[in-house]
Amino acid sequence: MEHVTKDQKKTKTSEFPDPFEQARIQKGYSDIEDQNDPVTMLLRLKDVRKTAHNWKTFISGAKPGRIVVPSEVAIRDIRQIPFEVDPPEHTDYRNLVEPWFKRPLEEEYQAKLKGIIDELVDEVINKEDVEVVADFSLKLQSRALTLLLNIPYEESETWISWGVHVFRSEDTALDGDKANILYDYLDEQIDKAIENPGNDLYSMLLSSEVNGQKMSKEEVKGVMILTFAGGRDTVINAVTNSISYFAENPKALKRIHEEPEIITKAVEELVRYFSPLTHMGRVVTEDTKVCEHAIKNDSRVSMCWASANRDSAVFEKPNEVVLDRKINPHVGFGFSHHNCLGATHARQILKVLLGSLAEKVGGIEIKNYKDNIEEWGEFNRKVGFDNITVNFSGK
Ligand code: EMZ
Repeated sequence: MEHVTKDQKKTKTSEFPDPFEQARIQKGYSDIEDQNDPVTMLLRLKDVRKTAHNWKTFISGAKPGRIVVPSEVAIRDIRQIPFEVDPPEHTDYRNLVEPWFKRPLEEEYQAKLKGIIDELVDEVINKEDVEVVADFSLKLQSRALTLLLNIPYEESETWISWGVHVFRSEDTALDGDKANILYDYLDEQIDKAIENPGNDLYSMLLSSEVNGQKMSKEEVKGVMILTFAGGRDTVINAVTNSISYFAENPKALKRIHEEPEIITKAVEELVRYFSPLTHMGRVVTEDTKVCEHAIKNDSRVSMCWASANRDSAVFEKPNEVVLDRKINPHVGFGFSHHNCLGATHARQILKVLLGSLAEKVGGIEIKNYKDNIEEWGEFNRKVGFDNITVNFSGK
C-alpha cells in the first residue's frame, strides 16, 4: 500500500466527498425513510434523466409538498407553480414565467448585479472576521433577489432577517411558524400589488392569464413561494462553497483572473461539484421498475442530482473540480421540462461573483467552520456549511 501521511489524508474544508459512490455502482438506488413516506433515491445519471423525462409515471403534481424530500406536506398546502404541476398545464405556466426569469441575460440587469456584488465584496475585504453564510451569501442572495422580482433594494433587509431557510430553523427541519412568516408576507405583498400595480413580478403575474383565465391570488402565491424558497439555500450554498474552494485553491482564482473566458465553464463545474440541491422527488402513478427494482404505485422516488453529478460512467475524474471541464452534462439544475427556473439568475450571480473575487481578492483565509451535513438513510452528505468564518485580503 502506498504510504499516506496524516496531512494528505485530512479532508480539506472545501472538499465535498461523494457518499453515494458504492451504492450507485452496486445497486443504483437506495431506500430511505421520510416521515412514514419512504423514498427510493435514484443514483445513476442515466436513470435520473429517464425519470425526469417520464412525467406520466413520475409526477410532480401530487399533493403539495410531497415531491420535496424531506416532504413538506405537514407545513404547506399551497401548490408551488410551475414546480408542482405536470404537462400540459405546466407548459402554460412555464411559458408565462420563462421570459421574466430570463431577464438576467439583459445587460442592464447584469450591470446592476455587478454593482450589488462588487459593493458586498468591497465591504468584506480586510474586515477581521467574516462569517460567510450570514454576512455574505445570505445578503448577496437577498439583494440579488430584488433584481429578479424588480422591486426596491431596501426590501432585501426584511428577507435577510428571515435567515437562510424559509421552511427550516436551527433545530426544526420543518418549521410551520417560520413558513407562515413567508406566507403572510406574500399575502400582504400580493394585496399591495393589486391596489397599486407596478413593474414587479407580483404585478406581472396578477395581470396575466393562463389558459384564458386570470391568475388567481393563490396561483400567484404559488409562483412567489417557489421564487423565495427554491433559490434561497441553494444559492447560499453555491456561493459559500465556492468561496471555500477559492480559499483553498488560490491558483484557481488567479487563473480566472488571467483567463476570464473560462468563467462560464467554471460556474458549471462548481455547480456540478457542489450540487447545491441534493435531490428532488416524484410520485409514482403505476407499479414500475427502475434499475431492476420494483417501485409501487403511489410511492415516492427521488432523482439524486448530487449522486448523478459524480457518476463516473459520464464524468472523468468526477471527484475533482476541473475548472474548464469541456463536456459537462451535469444535472445540478435538474433536468428536462422542470429544470431550474432560476438557473439564469443563479448562473449570473456566480459568474459576476467569480469575476469580482478574481479582480479584488488577493487571498482568503479560513478561520473556522461547521459543516452542514444532510442525513439520507445510509448516506451522510455535506451540502454546505452552517457557518464558515474567513478573512478576505485585498490585492
Ligand atoms: C421547493 C424547493 C424547490 C421547496 C428547486 O427546489 O426548494 C426547497 O428549498 C423548498 O423548501 O419548497 O421550493
